[in-house]
Formats: sequence, C-alpha cells, structure tokens
Amino acid sequence: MNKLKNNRFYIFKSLALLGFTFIMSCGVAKSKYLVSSKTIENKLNAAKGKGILFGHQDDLAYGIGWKYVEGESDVKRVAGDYPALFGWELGGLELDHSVNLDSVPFNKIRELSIKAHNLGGINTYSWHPYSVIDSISAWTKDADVVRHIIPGGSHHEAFKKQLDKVAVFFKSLKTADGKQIPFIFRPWHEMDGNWFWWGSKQCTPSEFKKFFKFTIHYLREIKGVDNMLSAYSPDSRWNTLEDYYSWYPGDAYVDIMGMDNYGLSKENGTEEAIRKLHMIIIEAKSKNKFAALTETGLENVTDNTWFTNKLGPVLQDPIVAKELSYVMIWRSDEKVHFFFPYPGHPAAADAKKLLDKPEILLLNDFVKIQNN
Ligand code: BMA
Repeated sequence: MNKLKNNRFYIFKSLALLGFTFIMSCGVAKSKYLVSSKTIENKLNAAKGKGILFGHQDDLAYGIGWKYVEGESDVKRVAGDYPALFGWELGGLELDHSVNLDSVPFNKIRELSIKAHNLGGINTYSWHPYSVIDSISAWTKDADVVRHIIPGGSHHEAFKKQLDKVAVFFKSLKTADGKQIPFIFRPWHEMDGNWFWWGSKQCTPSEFKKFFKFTIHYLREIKGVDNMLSAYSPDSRWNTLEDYYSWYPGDAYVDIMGMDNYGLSKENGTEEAIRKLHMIIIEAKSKNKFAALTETGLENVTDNTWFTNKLGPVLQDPIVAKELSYVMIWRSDEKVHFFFPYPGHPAAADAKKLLDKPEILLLNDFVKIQNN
C-alpha cells in the first residue's frame, strides 16, 4: 500500500516536472529573442554567408518624434523588428560629461547596450573626443594633435587619461551576472578625409598608425579590455588598395576591415561602393577578418527609393551578400538629420522592402541563426 502510494507520488512528481519543463520550454520557444553570450567572432561567423546584419546608430535611444521610450526603435517601427547591430557614440566621455556630444546620457548608452546584447545583438562604438591639447572638438581641419599625443609626444600622458575613461566605460558593460559583454570599437574612422583632427591632412600616415596601434594596445594590454574587436574604417576617398592600406595599423590591431560611404547616390556611387567592398572583402578574407560597410545613409532620406535602388544593389551584389558581415545606417536625430525613415515618411515602405529581404538580417533573424 505504502509502496503504491510512493509510486503514485513519484509518478505525480514526474508528471508535474514534465509539465513544468514543457511550460517553460513553450515559454522559451515563444519568446522572440534569446539571450546569447557568444563571442562576436562566433556570432559574425554564424551569420557569414546567411546574410548581412543590419545596423543603426543610436537605434534604441531615440528616433523621429520620440526619445528614450522603452522598446522603441525607428527600424522596428518601420520594418517590424530591431536591427541586429547597434551603434553608439562615446564623444564627451573623456571630459567626464554625463551625456555624449549628441546629448545621449552615458548611463542610457550603457543600459541600452546591455539590453541590445541581452537581446542577442552586437554593439559597436565610435568615439569623437575633444582634443587633449586645446579642447577643440573632433571636427577641426587645422589641429596638430596626433603628433603630440602618441608615445613620446608632449600630451601622451593626458591622452592616456582619456583612454582610461573609455576603458572604465567598456568595463562597465556587464550582464546582470557580472559577465563583460563583447563589442566592436571603431576609433579614428574616416581618416582619409580631412575633417577630424586625426584626418589625412592633420597627421602623417605613420603618426596615424602609431596612434591607432597605441589606442588598441593600451585598451587591450594595459587596461585589460579583452572582449573587444577593433574596426578600421576609412571614408571612401581612397581609390586603390594601396590607398586603403595607407593608414592601416597592422593585422594585430584590426579585426574588422570596413569603410564608411555616404556617396551611394553619386554618379556611379553604387558601382564604386561595390568595387571598393570587393577589395576590402578579398583582403579581409585572406587575413581571416570580417568585412563591413561601417557607416552609410542618405541624410534626411531625400530619395524615396534610396534603400532599394542605392543601398539594395550594393548589399545584393553576390560577393557582398555572401561576405559582408554588417552594414550600419547613421543616426536618426531630428527631422533635419536622420538617415532612416520613420512611419509615414515617403521612403518608409521602400526601406521595409529592402529590410524584408532574406539576405538582410534583423535581430530576430540573427538570433535564430545564433541558436541553430
Ligand atoms: C556626425 C553627426 C553629428 C554627431 C556625430 C557624432 O556624423 O551625426 O551630429 O554629433 O556624428 O555622433
């Protein structure tokens, strides 16, 4: 009798456990996004050949007509899902400001970066610091900064203090259980232009390389930021591979080879972008690195078919579609400075049409790939 009772008890317990497991697994299966703690290399490798991750700068922070609204995103509003890659800007951190140079609080950037990571996405950071020499902003044509802040320069120690603050921020990007989240750092971009104090007219290629190398070395080796991939991204002023490599700091300091390109609407703009991406892709492949279109867009989306007619042909080029890891559209500030359309904008349907293509990966597509 007792044995029977015991048996019944065990059967009941097992059924209850089974039921609980079933309910839990249904819950998990139904949830659209799953936490993924894989390294960025693994995540990018998982997506290789399956599609291109679609990214947007400041996506979770603000868009047209909203700011810091939980769960919002202009990409989601228009295309039904979040981007797979999230860009953020760190300018102002070096001055202990509480908000970045676009007025986004660093606490928000941290919170939303962690959220993006927990949803299964990838974060990438740019940094446009004020110069340590005279506190001029990153946008200056006549500064002589780099020479003074590389090792041996008069302001090298001051520059290290700026980097210390960046390291503190990066190390504060942790999940609830205390694990550091991996991310991409893309410093000193568009160096082939002459609008930043690290631009091609403001320092020599050799100074630039020392500068880039030191930045990555210091963060990784001295500050222990060891969960970071680094991206090299000139603008599109370069023409030949030799030009592209003019500022390349060396394989040990670059994980992602890319370019920014805001010229897709120019005459032959898409063809030129494809030509250059092919060069980058071949190089990246031969070095076992990733290739990316690190920034693009059309300010205020003044062409209602820019997404399918300009960006689309670039991303759908067979080599690009197979080999490019990600593309990132620049931020959507107010109505005078946005690069992704908002609901009701005449280009919204066209952007959705491109983003609906199977070879363009939004967050849910990316998470499914990671979980396979
Ligand atoms: C530029 C513009 C600026 C912004 C900067 C850093 O391209 O969007 O308004 O301050 O990037 O995010």
